[in-house]
Amino acid sequence: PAWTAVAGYGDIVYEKSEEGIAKITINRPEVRNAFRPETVQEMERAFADARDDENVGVIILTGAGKDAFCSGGDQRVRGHGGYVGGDGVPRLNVLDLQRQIRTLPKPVVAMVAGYAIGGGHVLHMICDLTIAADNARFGQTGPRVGSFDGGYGASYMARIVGQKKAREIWFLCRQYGAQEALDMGLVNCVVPYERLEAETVQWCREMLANSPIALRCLKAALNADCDGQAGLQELAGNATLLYYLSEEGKEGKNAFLEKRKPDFRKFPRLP
Ligand code: 2NE
Repeated sequence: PAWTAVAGYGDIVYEKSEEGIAKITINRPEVRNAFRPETVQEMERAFADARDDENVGVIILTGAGKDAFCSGGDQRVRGHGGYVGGDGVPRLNVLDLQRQIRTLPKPVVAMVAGYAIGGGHVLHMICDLTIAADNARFGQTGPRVGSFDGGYGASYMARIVGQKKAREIWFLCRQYGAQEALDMGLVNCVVPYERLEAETVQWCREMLANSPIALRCLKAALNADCDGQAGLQELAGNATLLYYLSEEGKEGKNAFLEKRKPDFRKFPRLP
């Protein structure tokens, strides 16, 4: 597709296509697309924009270049108590970004070439789908570099690959190739690097042709299976949205505004 860049970003490139795809590219190839606090803040801003833009139906998250999707937190700015941004405040704001991607009511697709490592590996796992190039490499490094992600990085990983494999990935800090990742169910498909974007866009187009409310309810339902009360809130929010769209839901509001009693008797009590 023809991508149009949105101005105002430095660590990332944020683009949109006419047909309704948004693309967020971490653009720090000199550090294998490691993120610093500002990178995460920009991603949060772009994801918020993509969520609010009614023309956007699906979002791609990727990294610049062939070498890496993302190598996790930028170890050069890791200070006392977190990753330190220009404001001098230590943060782990990528955890907020993980929740944002997870609860965003549109499909998010990770497009992975090269390394998806550490916190970068967790980011691709959080995405709804992952399309990998044949040069993709996956793994966690936390226990080797003095870090760990015991949130979605551990529990959601175990939902994907099973408990034994999740413990192997975290305890040994090995790297896994694209085919191994496919065999584990960590990615949805593997294609030659040259076809990575075309394949990813094809998957996006297939989703764009389907019912957006069906997709958002399915995402919320699949999340709810893992996410406890936060997952139920997300799923129930969709029920409220659908109720607001109904005549029955509108009757309550209209009656209040018209200072009359609501007439709910006209609505069917379905079995
Ligand atoms: C990603 C990997 C395997 C790539 O290896 P290779 O050999 O292709 O490249 P190289 O030479 O290691 O890296 C190229 C340049 O990028 C920098 C390197 O230091 C190097 O810089 P120069 O020597 O050219 O100056 N670079 C790469 N990754 C970086 C990073 N994360 N931070 C800062 N600079 C980085 C290999 O580079 C690698 O293993 N990288 C480190 C992966 C890692 O341990 N990430 C942090 C995990 S912890 C985390 O992300 C996290 C968490 O556990 C919990 C919450 C939030 C975050």
